[in-house]
Amino acid sequence: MESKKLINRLYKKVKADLSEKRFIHTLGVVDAAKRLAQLNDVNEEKAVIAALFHDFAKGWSKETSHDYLLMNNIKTTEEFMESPELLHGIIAAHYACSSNLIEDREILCAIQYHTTGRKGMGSLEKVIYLADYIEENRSFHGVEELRISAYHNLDRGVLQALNHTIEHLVDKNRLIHPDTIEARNDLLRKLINKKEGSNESKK
Ligand code: DGI
Ligand code: FE
Ligand code: FE
Repeated sequence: MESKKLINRLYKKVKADLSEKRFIHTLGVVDAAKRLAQLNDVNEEKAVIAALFHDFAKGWSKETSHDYLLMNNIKTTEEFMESPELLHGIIAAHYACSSNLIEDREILCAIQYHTTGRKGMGSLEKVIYLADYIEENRSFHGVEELRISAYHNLDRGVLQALNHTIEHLVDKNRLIHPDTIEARNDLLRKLINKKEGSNESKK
């Protein structure tokens, strides 16, 4: 399907299916994703498509989510099953693919991994992960600093967001998914290596 038509169709679908609050958040993510995509040479239409659909299944109950996984024979790990807030990305990506709405693998991965991140995230995945975090309706302590960082440097912004999530989860004594930890360590390692590389080249 042509991108403009698909964007129109997804917009109507999420407007009809999401709660008003979730729809407003979604539009905030679309805006932030567009801006981050422009700044980082990422395909803007892909960013808009992923942003529009990323929280499609966010309002589903734990039971509905589990039924969906079962009915569609989707195998997830124990770690996903013990934290129900992690399922909505997997479900949205599966739904988008199986209903022939979205075929593009990069977009599907950006939707699937938008809550935890993962090791070796691609640019579109980073854009969606971060846009979800810093969109204009978010108001947690430190969001302003994170926005500045995010619009300045994508990798640093994602790392700060992952650190923030991990701190929050530790604070609340919640389980941390291995993808969240791996995403954070992978990005930190890359940033450290980059810094060492640039110091080497200065010598
Ligand atoms: O769906 P949104 O609210 O827009 O944002 P999101 O998809 O990033 O979900 C945020 C929630 O996910 C928030 O309550 C923290 C939680 N979360 C993120 N990473 C992990 C996690 N929860 C657990 N248990 N483990 C994680 O690694
Ligand atoms: Fe989400
Ligand atoms: Fe979201």
